[in-house]
Amino acid sequence: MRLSNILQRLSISIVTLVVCLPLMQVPANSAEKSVKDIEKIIRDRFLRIDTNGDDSMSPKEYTVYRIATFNSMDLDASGSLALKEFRDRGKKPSNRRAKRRTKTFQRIDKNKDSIVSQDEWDGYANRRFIRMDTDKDRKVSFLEFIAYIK
Ligand SMILES: [Ca+2]
Ligand SMILES: [Ca+2]
Ligand SMILES: [Ca+2]
Repeated sequence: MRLSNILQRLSISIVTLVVCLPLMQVPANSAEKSVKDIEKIIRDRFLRIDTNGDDSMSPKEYTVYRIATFNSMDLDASGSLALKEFRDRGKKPSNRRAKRRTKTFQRIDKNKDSIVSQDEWDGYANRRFIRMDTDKDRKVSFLEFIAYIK
């Protein structure tokens, strides 16, 4: 193809782009918007774990997150979590969320002493990591994360 042809084609696609851009900026309808919002929330959650931003959670990044999450819930720094600490996370949750968290707490509390120990928490978090890593490459990609959450 001659250079002039390429340039011509290029300018056509630029014109197309310029014409179409304002159309693309039309606000999405509310359903589309909420999907985008949800995706952003999931992306933000992912990026809190994927601290080097390489689009993948390494076991090391996940361990840092696992420990930080535990410590942020352990308000009295006792080294274990009471139901109230796990359920409320410093502020009163909605009834639905409180119920869900109570169920999760009971699932994590393997020995049923109404306390989530560091070991129980680590076991739960590590099982989650393994379940999220569907292609078993010992990393959790954003797609694996989104598929797990949805
Ligand atoms: Ca990473
Ligand atoms: Ca326990
Ligand atoms: Ca993976």
